[in-house]
Amino acid sequence: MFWQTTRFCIDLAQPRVMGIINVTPDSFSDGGQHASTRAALAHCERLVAEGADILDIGGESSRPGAPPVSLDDELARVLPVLDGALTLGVPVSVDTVKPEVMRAALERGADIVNDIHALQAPGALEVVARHAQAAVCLMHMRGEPATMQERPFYSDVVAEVDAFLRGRLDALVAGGIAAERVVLDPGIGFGKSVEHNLELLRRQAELLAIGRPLLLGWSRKSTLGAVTGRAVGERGAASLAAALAAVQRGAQLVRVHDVAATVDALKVWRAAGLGE
Ligand code: HH2
Repeated sequence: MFWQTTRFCIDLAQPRVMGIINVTPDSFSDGGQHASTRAALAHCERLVAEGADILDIGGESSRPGAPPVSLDDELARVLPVLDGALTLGVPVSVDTVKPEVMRAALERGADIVNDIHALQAPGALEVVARHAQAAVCLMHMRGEPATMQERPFYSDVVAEVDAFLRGRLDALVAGGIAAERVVLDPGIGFGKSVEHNLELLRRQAELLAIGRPLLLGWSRKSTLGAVTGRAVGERGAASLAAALAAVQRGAQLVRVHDVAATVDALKVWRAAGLGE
């Protein structure tokens, strides 16, 4: 399976690592560490040197209760980092829900739009459709970041995520975006309890029947804190285990903070023949 992006066709015969760059003061996992353009660019270079297959740049935290970021602030955070990242020889994704940020990023040559709202904002789908080669990651979220963790309810979380992702994929294809450009993400931690997230991991392979690659973002998420009893800064080992479990259950892409460790773990996973 391949993922067609603006500049690169990504071969998903082996699992790929998307490295996270949060150009934010307040991300739940690494807020403030890469908030300046210089620090964020240095982090991009480091992640590529560590073996990241894709860089994912975000300028607005989606953690529960994060304050909204204005369009101007988000553009000012993301675009200079994007310009630098585009010179590093790997596909670059922009993590945003704003169609204006998508448009500006795609005009500058971004390869991928990663949208936790799955292109549901008015105009978002049209912006991506206008860039014939650009790729998109559609993520499932129940509710909005501010309130999404207040008693999330599903009668069958896997079936409901599956139906949502299928519906959004159909809407994109109807809007002129080729299915080959789309990957799907069940959205770990977005309007889901610990049990919902773990159910999605156990039954993740069911989502492969949709027919598009799966991207999973377990890195440092609170469910791993619930399982291990560890604070966010101590969830590296748990994140690695979750990434491998996701890959073992068929994920073609993992979105992670700790790229070097994940790349090493996947090398061992492949050497053990687990990917065959
Ligand atoms: N998780 C976060 C942000 N964007 N995108 C996708 N496709 N999948 C995810 O699981 C996902 C995502 C949240 O993690 P992080 O970027 O570390 O934190 P914050 O939103 O606080 O910046």
